[in-house]
Amino acid sequence: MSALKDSDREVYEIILSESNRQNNFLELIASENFTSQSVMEATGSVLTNKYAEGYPGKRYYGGCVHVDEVENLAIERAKKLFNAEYANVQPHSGSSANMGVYLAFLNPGDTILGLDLSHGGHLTHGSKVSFSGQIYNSVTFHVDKNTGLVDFDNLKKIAQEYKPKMIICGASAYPRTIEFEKFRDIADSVGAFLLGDICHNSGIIAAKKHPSPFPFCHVVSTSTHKSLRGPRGGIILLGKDYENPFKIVAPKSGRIKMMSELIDGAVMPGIQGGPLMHVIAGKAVAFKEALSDNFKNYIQSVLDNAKAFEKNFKDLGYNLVSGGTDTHLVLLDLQNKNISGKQAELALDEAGITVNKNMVPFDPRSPFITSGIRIGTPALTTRGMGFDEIKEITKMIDLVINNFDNEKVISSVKNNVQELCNQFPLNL
Ligand code: DSN
Repeated sequence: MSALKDSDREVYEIILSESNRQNNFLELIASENFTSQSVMEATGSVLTNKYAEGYPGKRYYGGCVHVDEVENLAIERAKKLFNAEYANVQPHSGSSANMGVYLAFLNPGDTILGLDLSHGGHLTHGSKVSFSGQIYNSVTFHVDKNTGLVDFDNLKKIAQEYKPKMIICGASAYPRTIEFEKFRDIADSVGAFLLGDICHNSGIIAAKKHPSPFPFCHVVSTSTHKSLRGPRGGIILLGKDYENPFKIVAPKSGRIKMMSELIDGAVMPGIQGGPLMHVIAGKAVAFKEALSDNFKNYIQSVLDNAKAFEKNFKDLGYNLVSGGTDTHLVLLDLQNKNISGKQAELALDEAGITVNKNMVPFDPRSPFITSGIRIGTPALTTRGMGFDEIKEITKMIDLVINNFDNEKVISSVKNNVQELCNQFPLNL
């Protein structure tokens, strides 16, 4: 960063500080990861200089020969990775991908049915503070109070009552396998369209260690920077492309449009202008990495590490939502620990351990306080940490939670965090 160092010391220093933070803190936010140097290079490349509104071969600008090549590469690799017939790699984020899907298939006021935010869902699955709950008539289903698993009886009941046009499966804080087939049965029973938002699990799905959303989901969206370990961004996938079931026709020919045409038009020009070609190049690089055996091994370690957290926390008397995990995350319910999620997040941050406070199902506290914390393994695993380190980190988290107002304990944990980080340098 020598040019930046000379030209803009302020921004340079901020980036340096963030780099130090990433090196010296234990990153346990389930939705974060460390991309490879190759992904960083592609994402920081000259492709950021290029406007390329449109799609490969059909752009509104000249000079697109090379960005066409890279977008086609990203599309082909995404299709191969997820066994999909169609991929749109332009959404700027997972939220934009969902917005593109809604714009493609829904009209304002249509009913959508998604998992309640406080039960692990996502803002864009119908929360009233998001466009998804403001433009569309959103209703929610929830998890079972005893098991913490999706309550399919509740889902069916709500689906039958409200007859949604779209059901959304997938979550931000759900530690268990997404049962796509069961969602599809219910969607079929009420004539709803099924969107699989696989943002959190996409790396696990790509490594074939979680069931595929295809053929059950009509359409799939995901971000690219979580367990998939790519640059920040989103994509939309179709297992099979076919005529849209809503009979939306092309104005001139009267032909029923293909699903892919609706998605393409919704993403650009519907919600976005020029695609971020540098990020699309980063996605292409990440997809190639995710197709490798190394990535499969990495994801197996992500899952093994999450299982290790499950066992260690249970041994220490913690309650885990749903009793454990099948994925890359555990959700600790701290109600028996005399500490809120917010207090735990703050104390852990002081100790150099980054987590996020999280609502637990049927949480008596507000989203700003919460009764839980979410802990994920993708970033630690990228750093090379395994069972021994997970054991040590569990102990450190437990110590902080039990002594959250004891500065001496927190400072001694911080020293241990530093030692551990030094053993696993990120070299950022
Ligand atoms: N904000 C993301 C997460 O942390 O899960 C979801 O998009």
